[in-house]
Amino acid sequence: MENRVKIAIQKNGRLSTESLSILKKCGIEFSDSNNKLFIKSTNMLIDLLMVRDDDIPRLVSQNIADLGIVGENVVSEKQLSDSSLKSKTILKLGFSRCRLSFAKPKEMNLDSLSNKKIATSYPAIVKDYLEKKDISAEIIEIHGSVELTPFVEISDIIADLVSTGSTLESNNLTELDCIMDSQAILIQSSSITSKKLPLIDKIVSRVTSVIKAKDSKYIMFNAETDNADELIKLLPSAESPTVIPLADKSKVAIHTVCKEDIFWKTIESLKLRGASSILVLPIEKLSY
Ligand code: PRT
Ligand code: ZN
Repeated sequence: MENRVKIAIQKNGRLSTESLSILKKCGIEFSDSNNKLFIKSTNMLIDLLMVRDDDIPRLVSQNIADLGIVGENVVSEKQLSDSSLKSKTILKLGFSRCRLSFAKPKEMNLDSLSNKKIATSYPAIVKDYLEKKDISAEIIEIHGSVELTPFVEISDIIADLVSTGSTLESNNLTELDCIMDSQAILIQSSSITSKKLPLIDKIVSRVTSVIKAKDSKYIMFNAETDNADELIKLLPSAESPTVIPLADKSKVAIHTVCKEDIFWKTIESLKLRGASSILVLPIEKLSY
């Protein structure tokens, strides 16, 4: 039992679906996950701890979970408010991107943050930011409906997570400076037992492959042989392309993995310079 690797993920929220989906893409199979707090993998020595995201940094720091998937904002907040909480950030996972920003009511004239009342669910991050900038202001910790507080005279301004900006907009608020950018990350306990290490290394390597694959595309197209080098240069971070001769001796097929998404602009540039039969495919796993 003690050699099973424990991974803490958010039970219900913005991180849950994607966290579970990444683990499944790593080949980890689970029994029915509905409403369970503890889920055993059916094919590997792995258990999932389904918890609130706020608890994940502590569970990993105290080695109750070996790995965790959580937002950078939550890790920073917890670590800044309790310096005993430690974990290793293994990998940025590229989902649940957002930023923690100050925002003010649209009508408000604001020349500086000095001596303002700032409502936020991230008091430790905001305090750290203000101290580094040598600004003195009052922080009001509030969890939920932070956007409301300037309009009921609890605060002057707020510091809250922003993704599309539509919540600020619909609450008549204007975004100011960004305090931190955030996305989901994979964190690892600093005190893993040697018996668990091989499996943890395997999981980390598989998650890395899945994330790399998500950002990469496999592209194939045909081109005039003389033109091939010029076309390859148009591709974003192409990995050593394979150039295959075709029956028509004046042409070749080019196959390559691009480490970034291929946008329509790239496809149009390729076509403009003579590429034909362009095919862009998603990659499920990528291991070098
Ligand atoms: O119950 P539990 O404690 O587990 O969940 P939670 O309610 O604390 O967190 P949850 O599920 O809402 O968010 C989990 C994590 O998702 C956050 O810690 C961030 O890392 C990340 N994330 C990404 C976001 C957003 N985008 C986001 N837009 N978290 C919250 N928001 C909220 C924000 O607070 C604001 O109310 O969405 C609103 C703004 O969104 P836009 O698109 O209108 O700008
Ligand atoms: Zn939470």
